[in-house]
Amino acid sequence: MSADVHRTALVRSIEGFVHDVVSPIAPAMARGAGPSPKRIVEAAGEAGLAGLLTPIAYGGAGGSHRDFIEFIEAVARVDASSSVILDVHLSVGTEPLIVFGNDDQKSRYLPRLASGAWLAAFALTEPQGGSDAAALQVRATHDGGAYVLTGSKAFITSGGDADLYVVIARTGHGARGVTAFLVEASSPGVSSGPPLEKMGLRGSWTAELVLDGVRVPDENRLGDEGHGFTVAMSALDSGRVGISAQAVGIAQGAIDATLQHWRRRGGVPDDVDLSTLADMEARTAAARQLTRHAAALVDAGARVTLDASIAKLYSTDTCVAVAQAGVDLCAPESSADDHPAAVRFRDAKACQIYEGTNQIQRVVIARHLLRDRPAHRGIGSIGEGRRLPGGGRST
Ligand code: COS
Repeated sequence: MSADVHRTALVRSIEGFVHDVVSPIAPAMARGAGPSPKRIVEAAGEAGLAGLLTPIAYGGAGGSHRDFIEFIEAVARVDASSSVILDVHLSVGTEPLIVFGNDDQKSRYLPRLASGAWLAAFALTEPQGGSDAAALQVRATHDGGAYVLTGSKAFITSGGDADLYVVIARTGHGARGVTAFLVEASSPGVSSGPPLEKMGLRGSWTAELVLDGVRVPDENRLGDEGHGFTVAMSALDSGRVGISAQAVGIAQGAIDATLQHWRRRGGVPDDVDLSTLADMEARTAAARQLTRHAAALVDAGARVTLDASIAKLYSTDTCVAVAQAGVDLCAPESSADDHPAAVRFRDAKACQIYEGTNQIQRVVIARHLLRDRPAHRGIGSIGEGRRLPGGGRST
C-alpha cells in the first residue's frame, strides 16, 4: 500500500470511529456514565486504531506520530474522556514497550494491545509526590527469577480497568536507581481503588494502583535495571505531544460549542465582541502547529523534550483560556452542568496538570535554555549550578 493510500484509509477510519463510536457516547461520557475505558479501546481495536503507533509486524497500524495527534485531536474535539483513554493506551501505555521492549516482550503483549483486547496504562506518579518523579518510593526487590513490587501509585488513568501497567519502581538510589516493569493486572497482589469523582474527564477512570508483594518475572523488566527513569521520561516526551493534541481538540470543541450555541439561538447576539472568537481560533491554530512540529520531530527520531514541553505548555494553557472564553460567550446557559461549553471548560483544566504540570514544563524549558543554548540568549556567563541573579539555580 502506498503511503498516500495508507493515510487516506487511516483518515477514513478515524472519521468513522469518531462519527460512529465517539459522538453517540459523548454526552454519557461527560456525565461519567459512558462505556468503560476497556470498551473504548476494544472499539478502537475494531476500527484498526488501538495499535496506531504499533509496527505492522506486531499487529498494529504502523502509523506515525502525525497520524496519532490527528486521531487524538479528532476524538478530543468530540469527547475528551475517550481521547485521554486512547492517548494513554497508545502513548505512555504502549510506546515504552515499542521503544524499549525486547522481541519476546513485544510478541507477548503488542498484538493484544494493538487489537484492543488489552488496555494499557502507565504508573509513575505516587501519593507522596507527583512532580519529583525521581523521588518515587514503590520498591522492586530482586528475589530469585523475579522482582517483588510493593507500594502505591496514584492518579493512574484507566487504573482498575487496564490489563497491563508500565510500572516505574525503585531498585536503587536516585534517578539511576529506578527500573521499568510490565505488570499484568491479573498478577496476585495487584489491586485498585475506586475511580475518583473528578471535576472533568468524568468518563475516564483515574484510580490508585496498589502493588502488594507482586512478583514480576525477570522477563518483564522493561529495559535495563537502573534505566527506568529514562524509560519514563522519554515516554512522557512523546506523551506530552499527545496531551498537546488533546488540548487542541478540546479548544476546537469549545469553538464548535460556541458556534452551535449561537446557531441554536438563531444568530450571534448583538453585544458579542467577535474579537474574542477570533482570538480563540488564532490561539488554537497556533497550538495545532506547535503540536504538529513536535510530532514531526518524534517521527524524525529527534530528541523532542524541549518542543514537547513547549507544545504541551502552550496548547494546554490555550485550551483552558479558549474553553473559558467559550463559557463566557455562551453565558448564561453555559452555567448548566451539561452545556457543551461547560463540559469543555471542566475537561480542559486537567490538561494543565497531568503528564507533567505546566510548572514542570516551564522547568524543562528554562533548564534547556540555560544548559544548552547560553550563547544565544546572552547568559553565557551562567555556568552549571551557579546562582542566578533572582536566586534560582541554573541546573
Ligand atoms: N529523556 C531521556 N532521559 C531523560 C530525560 C528525557 N526527557 N529527562 C531526564 N532524563 C535523564 C537525564 O539525562 C538524567 O540521566 P543521567 O543521570 O544519566 O544524567 C536523569 O534522567 C535524571 O534527569 P534530571 O536530573 O533532569 O531529573 P530530575 O529529577 O531533575 O527531574 C523532571 C526532571 C522535573 C523533568 C522530572 O522529574 C519530571 O518530568 N517530572 C514530572 C513527572 C511527570 O510528568 N509526572 C506525570 C506522570 S504521568 S500523568
